Amino acid sequence: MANRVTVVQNSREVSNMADKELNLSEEEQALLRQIRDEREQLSREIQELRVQIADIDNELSALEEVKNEDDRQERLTQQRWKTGRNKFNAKPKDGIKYLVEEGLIKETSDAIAEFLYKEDMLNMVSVGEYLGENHDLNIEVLKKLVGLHKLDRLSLVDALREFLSSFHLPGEGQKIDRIMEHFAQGYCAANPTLFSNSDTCYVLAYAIIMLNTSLHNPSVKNKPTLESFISMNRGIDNGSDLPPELLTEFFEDIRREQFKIPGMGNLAETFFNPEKEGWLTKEGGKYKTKHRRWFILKDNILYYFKQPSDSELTGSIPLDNLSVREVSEACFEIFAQDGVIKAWKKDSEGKVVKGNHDVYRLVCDTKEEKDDWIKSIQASVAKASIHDTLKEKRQKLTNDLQQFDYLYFTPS
Ligand code: 4IP
Repeated sequence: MANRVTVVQNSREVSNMADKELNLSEEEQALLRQIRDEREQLSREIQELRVQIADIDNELSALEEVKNEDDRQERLTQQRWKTGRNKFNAKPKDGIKYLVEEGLIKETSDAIAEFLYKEDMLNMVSVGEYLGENHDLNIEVLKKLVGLHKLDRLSLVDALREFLSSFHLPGEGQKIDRIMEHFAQGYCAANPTLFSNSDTCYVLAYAIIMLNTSLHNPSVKNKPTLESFISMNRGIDNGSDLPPELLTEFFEDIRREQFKIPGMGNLAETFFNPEKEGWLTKEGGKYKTKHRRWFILKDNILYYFKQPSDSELTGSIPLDNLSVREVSEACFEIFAQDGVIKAWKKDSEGKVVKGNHDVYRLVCDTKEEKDDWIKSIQASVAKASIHDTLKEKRQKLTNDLQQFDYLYFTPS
């Protein structure tokens, strides 16, 4: 600093001498000195401004780096969400585990329910699969999800329309049942004065779904009337009747506008509350290959699928005139006293053909399962033979065939 002052002083002395040599008057010399001082002052200020500009430039580029880093982090986060969604769509449990591990959602029923509710790029089948699982967390999520649908603003029909269109119902009757039970509880909690308890709502919800099918499925020939719908629901509210105006409103609403329920094909409706369902290993008829199939026993018919969630049947065995017998610890057979089994199945090209079996040999996972299947089949056959008249049986077989035709020969 001392040097700089000396240099400045020296340069001033040199300038003063030069001014004298130029024969400037005292007054002119003073003016010139003033101009020079001002110029120096200005150049100092310019210098300072340059330093400030450089500082600002540095700050700006530091900010730019932070922004780029933020963008990078945001892109990484988006990538993780995408991976989480893909994992969820492939296997829901793995997707949730990944999202929790990555810190994207908390492992709480609230957070998972919100994820399922808000995320619109999830596969509806996977959501249904997750909601149908019989684990504490999944059930809690199901309850919270019902709550997120704000059912207090909706009639039961509208609530069903909204809730059942937000995911694909799983194929198993027990899972559908669990979902419907929690839907009914959630609806009653949101509308506490409508029904005397949530069982009423649950039964009515099923009745509405059935009505929807009966009114809009072309294979149902005898369409229900308002009177039959009201009479069908008599005593439904803990022994009392629901207001006919309410049932009329529901009936008219469904009649005006069908609602499509993803996952609920004709088959799923048939399989509400099956008498029994589960995996069995079935031996082929002509060729004795063994395949694990998902069997459902309902109304004296044994149906089988490749997977519980399949919406297409692989085959069906009407149990009229058939009997069941134990073969070994975990194996049983269905056979005909007269040796003729009438059954339908899909061949390798997907065409519906008659079955070739003299006997259906079925293997269970455990002895207990085998005992239970034998008991359930015997009960189903007995119930049918007591209650069905011959005419009704014939009618039922005809209906089954029509249903079969409808399933396989009506474009969906
Ligand atoms: C088939 O063997 C399967 O076991 C079929 O079962 C069976 O039909 C066939 O019986 C049998 O040949 P491949 O898989 O080796 O072709 P599924 O239909 O469950 O796949 P059933 O009548 O048991 O359903 P036949 O009788 O068609 O030979």
